Amino acid sequence: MQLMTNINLLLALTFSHGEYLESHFEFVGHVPIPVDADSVSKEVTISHCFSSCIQNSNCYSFDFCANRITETCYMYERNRTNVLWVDGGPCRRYKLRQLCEREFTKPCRCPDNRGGERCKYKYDCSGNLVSVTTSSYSYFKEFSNGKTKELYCDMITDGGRWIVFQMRSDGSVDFFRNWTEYREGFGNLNNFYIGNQALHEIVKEGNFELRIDLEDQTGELRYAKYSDFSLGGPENNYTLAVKGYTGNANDSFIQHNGRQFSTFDMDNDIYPDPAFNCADYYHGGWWYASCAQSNLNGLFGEKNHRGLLWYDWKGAFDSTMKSSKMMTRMKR
Ligand SMILES: [Ca+2]
Repeated sequence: MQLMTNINLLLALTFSHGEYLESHFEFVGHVPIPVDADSVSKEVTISHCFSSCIQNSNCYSFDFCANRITETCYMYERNRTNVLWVDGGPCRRYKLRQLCEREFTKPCRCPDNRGGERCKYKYDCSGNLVSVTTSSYSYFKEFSNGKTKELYCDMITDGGRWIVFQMRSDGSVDFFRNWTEYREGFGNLNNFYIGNQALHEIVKEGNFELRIDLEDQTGELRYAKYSDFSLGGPENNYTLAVKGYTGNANDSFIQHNGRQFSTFDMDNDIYPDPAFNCADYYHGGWWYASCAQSNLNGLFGEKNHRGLLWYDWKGAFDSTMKSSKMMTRMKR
């Protein structure tokens, strides 16, 4: 008991001096005296451990151990996150917080930019390495028709480099558009659809994933993410291919997998009655089946199936989304 009190006192003292360094580490729990450390420093304080690990570019975790005689720091050139106890035991195990762009080769270590080149850069929407501080931006990309289009690159959400291809934030833009308009794209900065042809050309350049961000009328945010996303070309009416759902909004998109795009003047849905036009009935352009589990190009503010429907989160009635954002990025 006396020993533990002494350790706590020691920790309290050294933490007050070492808070800056400590912020780079996360306490994971207690372990016995280790026998497999990569390096050992004896008769040290915990501040020394923090400092040594930060300065050693191969150090990812350490154990700070105390017995009746001395304090020792055991450092590891790998992540050690297994622990035996949350409380008690002779050693406190710490791991380095991983602050880098998560797509860099693991393990990564970037406290205070001491980790080298991989901590200074991240990828952007064009696949270029840019400064890790780069924020979201817009850029121009040329498509096969020779025209350039301004694209929005989200560098903030979920690791960034998402190309935003659909956004709804208010009712200022009419989304009840014909086939040609959905093919070519329309809208303004905050309410737009990029166009099926451009989207097709973007995602055929590699393997892409999809993320859909939703906000309900109370401001609650949820998302649906798909590990695989592609869009066919004009020859198959921009058929949707999507799979691999994760997220917290539930999956209201998979029902549309394999479906062609439809608009009020181009009926490619599979509703049993061929005369019935889902795009007309749902007031949007979408990959209607028979007809829809989601309808994010629907009528803004409409509180029924014609609105910005995401059925598996909010149901079909009184449920239209306050905003939506659909975006895609190349898998790395
Ligand atoms: Ca039909």
